[in-house]
Amino acid sequence: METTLIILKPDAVQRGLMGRIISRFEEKGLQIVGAKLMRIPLSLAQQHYAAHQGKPFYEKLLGFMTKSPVLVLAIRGNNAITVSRKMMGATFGSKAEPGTIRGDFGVSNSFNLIHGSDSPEAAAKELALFFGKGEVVEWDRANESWIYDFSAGTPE
Ligand code: IDP
Ligand code: MG
Repeated sequence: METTLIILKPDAVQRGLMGRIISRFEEKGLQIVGAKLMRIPLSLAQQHYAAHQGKPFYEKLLGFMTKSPVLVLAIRGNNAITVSRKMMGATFGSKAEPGTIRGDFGVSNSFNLIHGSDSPEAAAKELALFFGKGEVVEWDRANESWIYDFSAGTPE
């Protein structure tokens, strides 16, 4: 099972979309294993978006992400990184397909509601940035055996 770092960005929190976005992940069958409402300090935003340093949108992105609280989530499932990225849709709200979170809830190219790790390496790095020891909670879901087919021993 993979765990990925999802951030419901300031626009999602301010627009009252947290519940609807979390519901999509729950309904999909992904498991929420971490959740934290926080105001991201500038230094943390810089570390999180280090790969974008120097790009034309970098400073604006830092301003946006630190302006107002975000909801940080750790989300687990088979191929959780790819599955979540698909659910999020393309980066720009104007391009994201209907049916995706960005496609259904936003039209802006910079206020695009949600962040999701884009690789296992990024997920490991980002989870460590946002969650301390013990803040990712291991818990058994009562309906796990109806979410995945465990007949071969592993979740399928
Ligand atoms: P992603 O969030 O889909 O992985 P990235 O290319 O990693 O997209 O960019 C990180 C974030 O930076 C985007 O989610 C968006 O908020 C912002 N961003 C990316 N490209 C642009 C741009 O061209 N204009 C404005 N903001 C951008
Ligand atoms: Mg990215």
